Amino acid sequence: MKTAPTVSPNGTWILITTLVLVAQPTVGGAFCHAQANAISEGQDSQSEKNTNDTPWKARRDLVQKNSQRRSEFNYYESKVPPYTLPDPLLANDGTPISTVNAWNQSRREELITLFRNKVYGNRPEAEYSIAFEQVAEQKNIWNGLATGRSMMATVSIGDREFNFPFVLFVPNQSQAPVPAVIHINNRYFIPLEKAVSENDPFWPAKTLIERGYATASFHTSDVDPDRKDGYAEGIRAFFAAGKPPTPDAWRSLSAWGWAASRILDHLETQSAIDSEQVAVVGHSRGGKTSLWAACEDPRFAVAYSNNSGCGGAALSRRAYGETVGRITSSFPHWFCESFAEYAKRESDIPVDQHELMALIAPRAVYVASADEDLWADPKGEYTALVSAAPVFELLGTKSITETTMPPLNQPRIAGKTGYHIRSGGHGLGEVDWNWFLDFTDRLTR
Ligand code: GTR
Repeated sequence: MKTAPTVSPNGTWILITTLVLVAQPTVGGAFCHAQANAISEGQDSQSEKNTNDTPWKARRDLVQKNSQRRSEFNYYESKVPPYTLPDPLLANDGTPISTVNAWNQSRREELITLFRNKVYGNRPEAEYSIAFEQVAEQKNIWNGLATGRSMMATVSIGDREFNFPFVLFVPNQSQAPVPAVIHINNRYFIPLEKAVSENDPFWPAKTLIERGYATASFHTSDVDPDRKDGYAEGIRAFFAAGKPPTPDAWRSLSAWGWAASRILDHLETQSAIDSEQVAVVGHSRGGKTSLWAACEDPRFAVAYSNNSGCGGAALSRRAYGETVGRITSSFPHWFCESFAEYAKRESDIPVDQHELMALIAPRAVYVASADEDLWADPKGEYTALVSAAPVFELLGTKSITETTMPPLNQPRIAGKTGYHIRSGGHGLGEVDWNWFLDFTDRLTR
């Protein structure tokens, strides 16, 4: 028996008592501890208001508002379908993975191959060269704290070239090489002069420098246009010499992540930067990208995914807020064709998003949600992170294992993983940055 809050036809809240069979979500047949709290606290749990000392729950008024506004999507915990998460520590042939060697030598490759074939697509194997040109430089920014550079990356295949710009800041006064943050800007390009004169909360370069980090940022659409019909102008068409993409070829999210790796190529040549301490950061579609970028490129020490939701940190199987069907029809250029086939049958996807974080282990992962951003499914984002814990543990690293969500505005950090849920809506701002940097400070100093 459970008591389930629901909405009456006239929009007021009523309580109904129903007998429900609570299917216990499992990982690979074993009861999943990450799901246990969802069951014990009642799957319908919502809060009137979130406080500083109780675990976060979706606010009732927001659940109601979102459900009314987008009635074809689910915002009720009670309507999350029962699901079994695929076990990252079970090989495709069913063999349990119990050693670091088995993970590194076979299972990791199996999993990343599944993500490439079913979700993000395969990057091209064509050979290319890359050059970095300094277009402009300002040496004594912010009272001598930093040097800023306007850069152009040029990718060449034979006599064909593709360019994309980025901006880089390096601290001037460091005794030792500093950690760095590569920011994937899914909104706009911030030129050097603008980044110097305005500390944009979306990419607060000055804050990053003051906190002892070098930082670079590029705009996604400069690499691969963020439009359904933008293929011909982007890096994917450049690699394919104008031919249309094959069904399992990379799509924009992977292309943007690839660009973050190219900037890392450049940072590796900079003696002022500790290239073994580089984080990749993104918000929303940029947060989906940052996770995948870190899966594909093990040189990234940290991935930070902010409000990334469906196709990012959130578990697809929960189908809460944005769904696979919706995201693949609204943004067909983000995922390879297979992903769209799982619309309304999320439980058939051979992977789920906790395994994305497992692929980053034992490196660091930080996930951030926002109280009002139910479209991105904060609980699904948190649960995915915790469900990767067995892989962190196998690889000898601590991570968050606490299944109950933290209270609002109280970052939780354990070993190589961190999480916060901030008040307010979908967005990346100074609060998120500062909590994230508190986390990376612990890893890098
Ligand atoms: C939304 C999309 C989300 C998220 C967001 C963003 O429209 O549904 O998946 O990526 O855009 O990038 O801001």
